[in-house]
Amino acid sequence: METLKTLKEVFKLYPIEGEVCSYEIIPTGHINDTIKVDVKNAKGISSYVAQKINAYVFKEPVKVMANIKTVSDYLKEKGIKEECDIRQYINAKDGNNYIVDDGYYWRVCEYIPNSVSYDTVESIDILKNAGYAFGRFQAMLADVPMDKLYDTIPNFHNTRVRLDNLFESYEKNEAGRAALVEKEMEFFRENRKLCSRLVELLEEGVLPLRVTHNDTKYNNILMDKTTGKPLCVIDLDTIMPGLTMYDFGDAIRFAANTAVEDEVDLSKVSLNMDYFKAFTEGFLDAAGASLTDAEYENLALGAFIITSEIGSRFLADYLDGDKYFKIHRPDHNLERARCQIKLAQDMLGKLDQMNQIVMSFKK
Ligand code: GN1
Ligand code: MG
Repeated sequence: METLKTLKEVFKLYPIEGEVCSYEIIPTGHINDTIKVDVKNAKGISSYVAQKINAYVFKEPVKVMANIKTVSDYLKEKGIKEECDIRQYINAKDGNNYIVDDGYYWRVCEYIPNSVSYDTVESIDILKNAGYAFGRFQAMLADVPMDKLYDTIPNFHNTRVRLDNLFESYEKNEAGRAALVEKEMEFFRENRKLCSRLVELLEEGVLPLRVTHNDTKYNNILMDKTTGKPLCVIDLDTIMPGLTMYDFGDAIRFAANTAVEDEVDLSKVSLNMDYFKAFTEGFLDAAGASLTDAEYENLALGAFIITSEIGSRFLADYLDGDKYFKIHRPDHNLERARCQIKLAQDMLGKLDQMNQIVMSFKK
């Protein structure tokens, strides 16, 4: 756990006047450590968000921060400004958008007052707004030169490779848990081919690469507490060339689930079609005009595929001994995986309906 002393050291490396006086851990997010930090100076107290980058997950944090800088600089140069901003990091005294303390990489940004992030849907309108914000995010970044972006986690959304990794973890059985996941593995055996569909279509040149967010969880948008309007898209660690279907689908996976991502009562887990419709409407309103027919045809399938992919990653981490995702209880990764499998199965049964909704909003 971070101490006040560490935070003081981190903040000393920034051109921020005053002393760190208190902090509060923000527990959302499975990867990085996020902390709200208050700094006191003669003018009063200002709040910031400091994040310690997970060194196990991000082997090359400098490249992660370089991608974020590339995107921010691009938007600034082109004068592109949206109502919903993207996370802006403060430059440290040495000019970098991160600092290194004791071998760990940290970054700091201003805390946005009156902002909130939701793990579950509070209102259909807010969800539609979120769809719009993620759609705009993609539209805004459409012309960022892709060759300037590093692949910070290779094969991040290569579902075929992700499933191969799962089967390897199963064979290796590092944590001795393979016998406990027979039923779950059966799902991945049955759907292995279908899960590779987007990757195949990309390889065949049917689907275009775009600059995407790659982690479009509902709680990665800060909303205005009062108006429900999106203020800022956060968690830019995985901005990379990717597929629209993954951004669309990942948001559906998280927000249009009738339960939370790690629900243990699987009878509560399904795809809420009203939520699906609201998010789709918002997303396509913002990004729909630039999508190709092939992308439209694969959005719904993308939701199934990414749900399966994230399920496979939770399960692989369970088999490996919980090294990647933060867990809050012993079988957390298994519970998360089961929930994703249940949701993916429900999506399979609703694919036609989902496709009809997508097409009803086609631009
Ligand atoms: C992680 O950092 P966070 O919690 O927003 C993960 C995503 C997964 C997600 C599942 C870098 O996202 O890929 O979809 O958990 N991020 C990384 O909830 O692996
Ligand atoms: Mg993240």
